[in-house]
Amino acid sequence: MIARLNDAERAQALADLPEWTMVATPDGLSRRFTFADFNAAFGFMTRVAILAEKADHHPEWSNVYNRVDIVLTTHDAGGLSQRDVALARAIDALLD
Ligand code: H2B
Repeated sequence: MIARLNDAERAQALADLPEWTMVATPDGLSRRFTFADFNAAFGFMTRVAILAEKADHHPEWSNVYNRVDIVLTTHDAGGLSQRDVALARAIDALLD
């Protein structure tokens, strides 16, 4: 069982993830990514998919052409957990 983050842990996580915003439904972290075209967006999604499989932690996401919208939430916790923070950091690191 994995715990939902408390308020202090959420504040700390967000300080570290300036591009991500907290969302309520589902309780999680959200970020929009915009790329040059579909090829770049889908390439990014492929890299995220590999990360997600390795971590056994999967995003809720959608793609429209060059845009990818990601929400990270932990179904096993019923909300935001450290797993989402870790995946958000790993996703950000793909773009460095
Ligand atoms: N992804 C997310 N986002 N939340 C989970 O609770 C989760 C997951 N659980 N991926 C994993 C898979 C679980 O269902 C498997 C059985 O480990």
